[in-house]
Amino acid sequence: MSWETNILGSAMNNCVLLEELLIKKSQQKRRTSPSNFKVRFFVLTKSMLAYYEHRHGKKRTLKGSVELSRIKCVEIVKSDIIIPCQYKYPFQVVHDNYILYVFAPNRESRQRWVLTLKE
Ligand code: 4IP
Repeated sequence: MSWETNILGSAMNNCVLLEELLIKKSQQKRRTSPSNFKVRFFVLTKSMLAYYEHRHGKKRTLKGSVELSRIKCVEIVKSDIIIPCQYKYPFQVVHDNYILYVFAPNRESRQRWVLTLKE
């Protein structure tokens, strides 16, 4: 592959498809990990789903990311359990051996994320 194709390819991969403040549940990668919910600024590009800590007037700090090639499935979550955070429209991103639960503020937002991720 020529360097032009390479640069063009990575520029396209970095192009932002969606971005929004959403809430995520901790993935509990360790047995001792807390089960908590954090507001994060999610950014979806052609190659990556990333989430950042967002503080007004401050630079965003990357908290985590998942390569799209590692995602096994993305689905809306339907549950009767009371959702213990402000956003009430959950979806799940299954990757590696983890499940990332994300909560959108409304049905349209959730639909947008799930459909775009599936694409
Ligand atoms: C952390 O709790 C945050 O919820 C992390 O989320 C989460 O990482 C950690 O889970 C969890 O222990 P504290 O801030 O109270 O330490 P974030 O990275 O958005 O801050 P994930 O993996 O969910 O991003 P573990 O299991 O990854 O440690």
